[in-house]
Amino acid sequence: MTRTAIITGITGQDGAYLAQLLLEKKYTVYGTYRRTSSVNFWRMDELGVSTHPNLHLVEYDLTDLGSTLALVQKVQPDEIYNLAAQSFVGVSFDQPTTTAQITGLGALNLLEAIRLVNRKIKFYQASTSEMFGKVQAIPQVEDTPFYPRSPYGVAKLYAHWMTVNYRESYDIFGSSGILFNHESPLRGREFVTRKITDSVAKIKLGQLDCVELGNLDAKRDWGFAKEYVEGMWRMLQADQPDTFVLATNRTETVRDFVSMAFKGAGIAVEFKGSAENETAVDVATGKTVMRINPKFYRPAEVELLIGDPAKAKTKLGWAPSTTLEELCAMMVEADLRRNQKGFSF
Ligand code: NDP
Ligand code: GDR
Repeated sequence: MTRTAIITGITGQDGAYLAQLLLEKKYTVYGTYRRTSSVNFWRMDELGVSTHPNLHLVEYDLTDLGSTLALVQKVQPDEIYNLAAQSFVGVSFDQPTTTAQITGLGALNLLEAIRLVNRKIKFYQASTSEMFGKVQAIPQVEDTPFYPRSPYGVAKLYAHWMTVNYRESYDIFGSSGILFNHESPLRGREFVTRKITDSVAKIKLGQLDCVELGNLDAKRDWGFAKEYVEGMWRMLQADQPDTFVLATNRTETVRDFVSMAFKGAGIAVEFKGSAENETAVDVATGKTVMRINPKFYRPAEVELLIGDPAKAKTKLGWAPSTTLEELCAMMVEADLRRNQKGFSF
């Protein structure tokens, strides 16, 4: 029998990949997007799924409880994947209230709709390694204590615990995926990996002189988004609702990613100076191609993330396979192609 899923946040990176996966699995997919003055489906367009006959795009805002109830009542889905969020950590310091309303309370609206409309609906909550924040153990696993370091991390922690609470209180199949950073050519350009690969492509093509970044010492566990949405789906196919870490168990600095991206575009760079004066110089031309701009520093930083996905491997048969080098090369290649054509998303 055909299954029906709601994906909130279908216009985002993960939403597009998850829509592609579920459509391939013959689901009927209801994907929600926000009313904005210029709606943008570029990611689904790139994956070629925007006009799929089993995809229904519905206008919706996660913060509106009434329309959440109406959506769930009307669609009567088998599964809901809550991917919608104000997901940019940096912005969450400037807009903590909006972040709490969308990223925190938004999840509660969906849980309430499930509680009131149909408790058999399975629920996936997009939790995050940002909940570990100032990390209490290395590597981080499902029961590592949380210590969020941003309004985003705090809001996500609320949503995580509400998912656990509705699981325990109402027997709702609510699973929480604690996903570490996952990137792709569809990543938003405000996030550091895509900012770097897009800028490197522009520098290579002579469209930009230099990229400005913040903290180069931050370490992240970066995986490939397309593989992570498979993990989300597997969580809702398991016998029991649970909490799972998805990660690669490898961590690298932002500086390493800068180096890797320039190398991917055939540019060897050398780092000079330190702290706010650090730069990266093109070895062949002597030009400065990366410098620090302190405006990209955060009021509180998450210095080191590395996750162990052993539980997901054992219980879900999920494991990442794309290396960081492959991921970075894929992103640089996509951004070179786009910038050659004047692509601007
Ligand atoms: P994106 O920022 O690319 O996508 C977020 C989506 O949420 C967009 O579709 C956005 O719509 C939508 N959205 C924002 N506010 C609202 C709202 N009020 N009502 C309805 N929809 C809204 O994020 P990703 O795809 O990268 O991530 C997906 C989810 O996973 C997010 O919840 C994120 O916090 C979480 N996560 C992501 C990780 C990562 O590394 N990518 C790691 C761990 C967790 P619009 O296009 O209109 O802005
Ligand atoms: P993050 O991702 O905060 O981990 O959240 P982001 O790519 O924004 O930052 C990663 C690290 O890079 C440092 N950094 C910069 N970051 C940005 N965006 N821009 C810069 O110029 C820059 N320079 C250095 C940051 O300080 C940080 O340490 C992402 C989001 O997808 C969240 O929604 C998700 O939950 C987590 O990953 C897991």
